[in-house]
Parts: sequence; structure tokens; C-alpha cells
Amino acid sequence: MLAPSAAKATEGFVQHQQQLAHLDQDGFAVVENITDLDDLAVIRSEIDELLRRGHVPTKELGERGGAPQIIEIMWPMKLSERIARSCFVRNACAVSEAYFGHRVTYNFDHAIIKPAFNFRETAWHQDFAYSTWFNFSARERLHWWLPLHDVSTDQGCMHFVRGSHRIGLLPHVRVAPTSDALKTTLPEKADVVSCPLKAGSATVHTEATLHYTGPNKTNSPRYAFILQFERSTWTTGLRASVKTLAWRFGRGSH
Ligand SMILES: O=C(O)CCC(=O)C(=O)O
Repeated sequence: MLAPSAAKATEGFVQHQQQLAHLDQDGFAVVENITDLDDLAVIRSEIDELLRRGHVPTKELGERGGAPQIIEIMWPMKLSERIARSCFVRNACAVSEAYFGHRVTYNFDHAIIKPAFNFRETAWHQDFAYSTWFNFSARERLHWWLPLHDVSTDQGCMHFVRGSHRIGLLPHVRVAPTSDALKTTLPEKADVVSCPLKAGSATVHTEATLHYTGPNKTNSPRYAFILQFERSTWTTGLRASVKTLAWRFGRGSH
């Protein structure tokens, strides 16, 4: 269980709630100053430490064969107590609960790193194309995407298709035979919005929203920490327990 945010009653908390007002209409929102630079530094140093450890399971969202293109670390919160206790995690939980007006359950977290000059996009996709388990009840999820530094379009910031959370699940295929990622086709006349961010700010989207990040064309690696909360129902606790068990036995899933 996550501790409630100390920031709950502050002016910042009220602003974060207001920034989520666009979410229902657009399928995504930008939430400014959801955390601070010290907190980002902690999360980044923990992710770097996980990358240094040889046995942490990673996936490749680009293509295997040469240098890593897009590195994904599954469940960093289960591997790092300091990330799990971070200000960002507590604030995102509190703002998600305020948005739903209901308790939320932590569903999944991952980190995605694009090395400098990776020249590899994270293809257009909807997150629920990855969720193949326990799809027997309606779900309401918020997916938080937190870059661990300022992020520009050239470094691989988030892009969303406005209103795409209402179009339903599109057909997805694997990005390439050696990739762990899925992709779909960008619909014609899609209203694409690019979301460069200042360090400490995040985007939030639903699991149905079509999104993409561009290649990293800069000489600095791009780090993002991604966290999913789900409106609690009778199935969410069960699903979370099964996922934790699966993770322990090395079969991580979204
Ligand atoms: O960080 C990225 O490159 C992609 C993130 C993403 O697609 C996601 O969080 O679902």
C-alpha cells in the first residue's frame, strides 16, 4: 500500500487535479511539477544502478542484434525501495485517487531508456494491446510518463493522438521479429500532439490512448519512468497478486 502524499492539501495538488481536467476529452494531459529535481535524481540513480546490475530483466523495444536501441526495465519499483517511496509515486497515486474519486491499485511500472543518438522510435501503440491477462472486467487506468530530465521532441518526448481513447483497440503487430514491442498504424488525419516537458513534469494517458515517442537525436540518453494506477475494483487486488507471483517466477507482463 502506498502512503498518501504529504502534498495532498497543497495548492500544487489542486493544480495537478485541474490539469487532469483535459484527460476525459483528449485521452491525455500534461501535469506540471508533479515532483522536484531531487526526487528525479534519486529515481535516475536507482535506474542507473539497476542497469549496472547484470541480472535485472530487461526487454528491447527496438530490435536486437547490435547495440541496445530502446531498453526497458520491468517493475523497477519492486527492485528499488527508494523508487517505491519517491515523492513522484506518492503524488501520482494521490492525484489518480482524486481523479477517480476512489482508491487506486498500483498495476505496473517500467523504465524506458533511449541511448544517445539511438535513432529509434517507440512505435505508435495503445497500452491495452499489451494487457492480455484478466481482461474480463472493464478497467480504468492512468498511465503516468515521467521523464527524468527536461525532454524535447528531438530527445524522444511523448506524442499522443487527441481523442484516440475513444476509437477502440486497433490491430497491433510486433515491431520486428527480434523486438519485444508492438506497433499499430497511425490513423489518417490523426490529431497528433507532441508534449515536450520540463524536468519534474509528466504526462498522463489512458490505456486506450494512441501514443509514440520519437528517436533520440541528441547526445544525452533519454530516461523515462512510467507508472500505472488502476481504479480499485474486486479484480484489481487479485490481478496485482497474480502479477507479483508471475514476476517472482520471471514472467513479467503489463
Ligand atoms: O518512453 C517511451 O519511449 C515509450 C513509452 C510508452 O510507450 C509507454 O509508456 O507506454
